[in-house]
Amino acid sequence: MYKKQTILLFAILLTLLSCGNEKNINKVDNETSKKPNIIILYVDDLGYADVGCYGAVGVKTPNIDKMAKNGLLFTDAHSSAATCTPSRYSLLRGNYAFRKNAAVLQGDAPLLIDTTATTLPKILQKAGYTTGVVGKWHLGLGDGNINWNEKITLGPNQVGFDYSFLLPATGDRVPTVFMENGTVLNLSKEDPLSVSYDQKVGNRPTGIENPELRKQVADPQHNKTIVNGLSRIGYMGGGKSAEWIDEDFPFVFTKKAHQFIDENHKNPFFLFYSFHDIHVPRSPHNSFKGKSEMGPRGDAIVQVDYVVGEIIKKVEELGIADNTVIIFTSDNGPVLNDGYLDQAVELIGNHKPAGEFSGGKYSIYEGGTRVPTIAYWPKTILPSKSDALMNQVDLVASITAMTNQKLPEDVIDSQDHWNTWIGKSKKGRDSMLEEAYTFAYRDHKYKYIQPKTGNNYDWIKNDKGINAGISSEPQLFDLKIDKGEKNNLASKFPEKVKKYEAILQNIINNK
Ligand code: NG6
Ligand code: CA
Repeated sequence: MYKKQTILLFAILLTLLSCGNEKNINKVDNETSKKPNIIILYVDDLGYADVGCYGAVGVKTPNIDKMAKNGLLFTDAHSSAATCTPSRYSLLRGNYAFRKNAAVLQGDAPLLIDTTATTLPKILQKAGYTTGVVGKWHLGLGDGNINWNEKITLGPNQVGFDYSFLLPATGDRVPTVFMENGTVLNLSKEDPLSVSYDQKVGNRPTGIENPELRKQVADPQHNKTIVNGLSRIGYMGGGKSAEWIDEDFPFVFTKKAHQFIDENHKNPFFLFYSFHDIHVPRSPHNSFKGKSEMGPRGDAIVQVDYVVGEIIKKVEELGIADNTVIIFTSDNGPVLNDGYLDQAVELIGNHKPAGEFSGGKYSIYEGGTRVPTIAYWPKTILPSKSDALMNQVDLVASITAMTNQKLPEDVIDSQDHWNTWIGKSKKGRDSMLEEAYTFAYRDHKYKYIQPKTGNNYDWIKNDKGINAGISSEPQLFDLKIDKGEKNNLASKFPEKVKKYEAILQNIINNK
């Protein structure tokens, strides 16, 4: 009798427990379906004040401004480095780029991210998202010995992206072809594609031999293979039928992005839309030519704004806008002359690409990494501004937390600031490392720049007119009163210099 009662009680308990479990499972399911779609709109070389809501003069950006007006505008948000490959590595990997010695890559460089490493898209795949990258890659492909005529099986699809449609490296580097899921598109077997960065391959004209065939005058580095009237870095043979048309980028990429969203909008998706604009060569489509007062560089910004509008329109049309977070930002600060003479310098007028900050692309000063950053999520992110110290390297940990996952141990530098990204908290980082051709350490007041000797960085200043911020002396600035980093306080506060140098060393040595 006693035994029977116990069994009965046990059975009731079991039923109750399993009911509870079912409820929990249902709860998780509901939450999964509510996970927001994530779109990162990653512009190339767009400076802090290159868009209207950050003070642009000479170009209008109504769609980006609308995002800012109805979303969250960050005033102190940073790319992790002042050039492309390192910034992209950090954003996707959650670690500072120096840990991987990441530097600007050639178009035939091997894949920089280990296929076993944690990445942002992998984290999202684990949370049930479908992931896609459309646009500029510039993180390497293959193993260092690419056969462009076969499927390349080391690339975005091996580090977490379910779908990829790429411009393999940059617009100014060969090969000038599109790739989809590892395969070069529109290639003919009769005309195989070859690429070399050492010697001439194929019979295309080069800028050195046939300067008259160029639409834009280019420096010696960019004076190699001419494709579509623009001379590029590197040599490319064959692959005639696969050549891209630079002017079509906004339409080609946006069409692919739309397709990806159309196909995946019923379940959570992550889209990394990585612009070619406003990188050189700037060759905007006829629809945007002359639409700014600043020549091709300004027109490329108008083109970016058009694409932003098209992406937002798409999520609105599908009725998923309220369930989609869109983060708009840039991979590094601005540059005018970056290898091609396209009137960017002559037509700049009163427009200040980096706003009140010094430096730009390549520079350790704030202009190198402080970039326009807007988070947009109708009804969840309320219109506001945030002065929080933010860094793109933190998206990995932030999104890991948002999707209720544990941060893998190979992610060292990324911090969870999800609530700040979506405006629910005002607190960002306490401090961070900045990376260009030297290191800097930032907190809320001071910025310390590590001295550097030995190399000549005058090329940045001479060619690009940018102050790279490199000095053989330590530099210390009080950003609260000196945003332009003009007044070096290092000799006034030697103990602070010592303290910050020690902290920097600890970060670098990962202690
Ligand atoms: C530099 C190129 C520059 C640009 C940059 C990469 C020269 C002289 N300069 O090496 O034109 O391509 O690399 O830009 O070759 S980034 O935005 O992709 O980092
Ligand atoms: Ca860039």
